[in-house]
Amino acid sequence: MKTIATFSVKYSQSLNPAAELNTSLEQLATAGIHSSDLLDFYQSMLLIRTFDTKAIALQRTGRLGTYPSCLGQEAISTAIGKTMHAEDVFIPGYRDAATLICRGTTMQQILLYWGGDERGMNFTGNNQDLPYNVPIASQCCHSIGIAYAFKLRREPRVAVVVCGDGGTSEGDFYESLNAAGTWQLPVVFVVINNQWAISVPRSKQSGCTTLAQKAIAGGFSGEQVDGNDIIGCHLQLTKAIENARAGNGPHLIEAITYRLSDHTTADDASRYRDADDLQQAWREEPLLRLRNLLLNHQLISESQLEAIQSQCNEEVEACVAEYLAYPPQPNSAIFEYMYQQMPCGLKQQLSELETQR
Ligand SMILES: Cc1ncc(C[n+]2csc(CCOP(=O)(O)OP(=O)(O)O)c2C)c(N)n1
Ligand SMILES: [Mg+2]
Repeated sequence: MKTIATFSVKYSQSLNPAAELNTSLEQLATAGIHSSDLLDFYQSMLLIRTFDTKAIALQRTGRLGTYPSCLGQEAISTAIGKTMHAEDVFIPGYRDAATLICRGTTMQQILLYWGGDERGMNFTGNNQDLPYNVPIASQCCHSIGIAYAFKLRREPRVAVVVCGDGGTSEGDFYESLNAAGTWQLPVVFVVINNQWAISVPRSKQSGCTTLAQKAIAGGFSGEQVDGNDIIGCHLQLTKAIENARAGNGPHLIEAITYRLSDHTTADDASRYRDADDLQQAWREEPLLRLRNLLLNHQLISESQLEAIQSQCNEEVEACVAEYLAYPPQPNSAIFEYMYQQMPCGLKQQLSELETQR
């Protein structure tokens, strides 16, 4: 018997939870990440955290529908937004507000969507990005169609799709990997492994040692990165996206992070999650380590940090005010967008609604 194939999965981390960098700032600049980028990363992560906190407050006070928090996942989500080019297409799940905001979707639109107003799906920032996707992993299939179109048209563009650890158990996920590998498509799969699929822990989700190794069965490479380390995420994403753009096919990045929040505002994670694990995860969260890196290297002062927080508060408050003042759609809107020609059953319901006014 002989070995006919061997595979490996690499893990990388540039900034550890103690805020230690595995290289120097000078070397990082040579790799394309300058001090100004680090400040920009921090500012964007703080903005999304401020937005996220506010969104939950809006839900708790009856002014937003169910909302899926991205608390703890800011590094990988922001890194995706900062690494993709404007002409690429982002295919989100439901927890990816940070990436969308980096790509120019407004916070008002995101609030409109989670407030139950479909006009929030019409992203204006980069209007080729797809709207939120709730049926888990089905967005992976969408990414295949998009990447296939790029390849057919010989456009140097990349599709980046996000899926959760739970989503990697879905048939849609495996089918998409197979198609991506078979056709060597310009697509990057980012598996945000936040350790939970609602109440199902990662240990009960799959027998695989890593979720990244699932790419190997699709015929391409997969790797793990510390998903709470925005520097490492940015470096690895850059390689994957630019390789795909150059025609070298797909890649998968499993970003190891932790969902610090409940699954959504309709969940109570304290019923199934160990408080000690959560406490440990808070010690490894992404903003803290970048903040400490900036402070340790005198790239920012405490007063500048406070000023950035005030700026984020103001920006979020202005968007919330706009969202709350947004004129609602007429009730008839619920009937109008499902079919090009309204079927008679819906026409009847619409006329009943109008006679009730
Ligand atoms: C096809 C499908 N099946 C079931 C659900 C119900 N559901 C919503 S979220 C979720 C867990 C997803 O976990 P994961 O993929 O890890 O993403 P996360 O919520 O952690 O971001 C499930 C099963 C769904 N939305 N879609
Ligand atoms: Mg998950």
